[in-house]
Amino acid sequence: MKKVSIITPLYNKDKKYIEACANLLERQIYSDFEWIIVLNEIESEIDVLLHEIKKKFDLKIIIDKSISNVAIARNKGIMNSEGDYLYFMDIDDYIHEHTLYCLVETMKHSSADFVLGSLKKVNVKPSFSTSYGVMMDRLVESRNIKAKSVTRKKMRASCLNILYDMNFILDNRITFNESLSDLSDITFTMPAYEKSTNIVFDKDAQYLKLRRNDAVQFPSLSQRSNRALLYPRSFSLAMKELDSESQISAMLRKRLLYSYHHRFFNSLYDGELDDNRIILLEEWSKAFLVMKLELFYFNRKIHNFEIKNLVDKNFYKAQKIARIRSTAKKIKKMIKKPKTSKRILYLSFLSKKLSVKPNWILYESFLGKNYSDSPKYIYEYLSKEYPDAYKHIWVFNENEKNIPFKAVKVKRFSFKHLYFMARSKFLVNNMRQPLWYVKRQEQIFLETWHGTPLKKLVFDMDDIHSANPNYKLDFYEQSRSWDYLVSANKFSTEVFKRAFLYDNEILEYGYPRNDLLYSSNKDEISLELKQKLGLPIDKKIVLYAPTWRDDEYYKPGQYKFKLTLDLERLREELGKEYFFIIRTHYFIADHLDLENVSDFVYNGSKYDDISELYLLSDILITDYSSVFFDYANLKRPILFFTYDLEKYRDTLRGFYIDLKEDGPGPLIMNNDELINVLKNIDQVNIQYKDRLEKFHNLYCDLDDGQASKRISERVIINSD
Ligand code: C2G
Repeated sequence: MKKVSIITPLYNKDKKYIEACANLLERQIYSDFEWIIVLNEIESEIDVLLHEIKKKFDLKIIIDKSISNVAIARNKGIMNSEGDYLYFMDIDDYIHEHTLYCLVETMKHSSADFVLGSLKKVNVKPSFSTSYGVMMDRLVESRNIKAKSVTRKKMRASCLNILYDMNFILDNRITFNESLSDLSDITFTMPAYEKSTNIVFDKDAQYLKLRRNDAVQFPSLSQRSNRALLYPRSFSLAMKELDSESQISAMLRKRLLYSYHHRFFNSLYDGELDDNRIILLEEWSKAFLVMKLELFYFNRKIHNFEIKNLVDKNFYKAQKIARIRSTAKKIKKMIKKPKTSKRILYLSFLSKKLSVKPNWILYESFLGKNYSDSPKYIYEYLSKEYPDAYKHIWVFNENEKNIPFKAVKVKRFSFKHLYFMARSKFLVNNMRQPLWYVKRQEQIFLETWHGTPLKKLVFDMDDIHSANPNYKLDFYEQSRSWDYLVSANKFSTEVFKRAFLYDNEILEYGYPRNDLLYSSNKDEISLELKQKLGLPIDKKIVLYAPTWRDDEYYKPGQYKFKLTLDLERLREELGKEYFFIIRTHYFIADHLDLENVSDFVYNGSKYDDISELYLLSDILITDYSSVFFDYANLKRPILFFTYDLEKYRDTLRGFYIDLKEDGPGPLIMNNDELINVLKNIDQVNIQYKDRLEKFHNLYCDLDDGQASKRISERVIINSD
């Protein structure tokens, strides 16, 4: 059997990945390999771990103080290899059980210089299916039918998931350029492409790179390094190893030019040409020179002129031309995409040229979906107590929404919306603002947030399963604009500080949205609401308000929901005594078809304000939604329908509190249990009375019906 040397550079801070990586290697169908881990120093904890692994398979540990980057580590690994084949793997990546097997088999059948497997970047931890199907296919075909010659498109910069013939690498003296702290791969891969006569591709050999989701606290090497500077440097160093007339050189030139135009424009030209920018431009200028300007292909004269000035180090002129090019591009974009044009208008005109109005307040709740939550109650308080003192503007997705008092209503992302966004002194929002919004110096951003957290939030979350892989970074940037953040209790304050990395002012004042629950005429309001919605007044109303599942989505912000309640059975068993309101989370895109149970269920999913539904209902059923923290203000029964508890708690999110031990109501796993609990609700109430009381004292102690007043006075009325 031919031996594979697998080389993995390791940083001590990445120790959490070691075990999983070792498990992946242990499971490889092809087992004749040595694993070479290269580090510059070793923590004792890692030492112990590696010695355990050593018992399982052939592991070499290379420790060398001189290793200061990945290039040096990989070169050291090669020097210490004894295999016939060479393979690079990073500690936090994933390969299938059959990956090595496929690569080696294909190598044997094709006598290639190297075999490329497929490399994918993923946002979510992969769950592997077994290799059975792939292996059977290959065995039945009994030859490497999957291998194909490699086209230039497939020639990637990364050295990962490529099985190299060791002699080919050694004979051609291919190494990583050690002067590069990052992006050194192309100094290895490009010369290899150029020198090879036979490269094949095997699509069965898969390798997955999981994008690190916390670019703020734990950035990967690529998220950390100054790419705008390293990019041209690594390209020119790679170029030095190549024949300037070769096809690979031409490919590199094209790729560098593409990045210059499309990726690095902002870093290079958007802003003053200060010392740092000049250093950057010097690097690009050098790279274009090394890479032989005359061989570049330009289809526009203006590009020629810009690059010529850059190479001649006329940086100011190059910047001028680049800006003309960028403005022309923006105008083109504006014509093609009106949505973008509004943003450009906002950023370059509205928010720069128009003055801020000191008594204008812009409100938005749940991304314009409804008139609700804390922004609503702050608005109503100000409108009632300070009539005519402020101009109120509400942002909605729909054109027409009936709301009390006097407010300008604008459609979200319309020109009017952006106009008021630029001119209002106060912005009151219960979610995150658009990423492109830039807060003006005179503006005050009041973030009310939307719930006491049960589910772990942002930086407390380990892996992100939601549709947006940049969630943490986006969140971090957006929350830097918040001047005040509302918290309903001490517990939330502590979580927000840590989970949002938030250090501006927190208003631990209780939730304005819960003021309604302390109204003196609760019964009257409740009756009125029931009549308005056509709900029975002689039955107990059960509000079912579940949350969303991070891994079940169509696209960002549009999530799936499958109803697990068996409504027909519930109607049969409970219909005489109970009536249900079903209220899906605002992220849920699926519409529930409740037509055939309409005599037992009201679909409250589109109803504006859930606080009103709390008030009129007698019992709440939820799962992991923050709704129960608010509902506990009413001290009415709360039930948890937690049919997928383990997955939600242990895989998707993680919780801050132990629902089973400390939740204010029972956990119910299926319809049978639910029917039983509702039939015996009085008993359940007695059983959970103390726990509900304790829960109330912990999380609802600040709510008293005056939170809107406290917050309005602190942020708006007394602001100078
Ligand atoms: N909500 C609603 N209807 C539901 C669920 C939630 O109207 N069926 C509203 C409630 O006001 C709730 C808020 O949306 O408090 C937030 O919903 P969560 O289910 O808690 O989920 P999420 O939007 O992820 O909020 O810290 C807050 C939460 O941890 C995050």
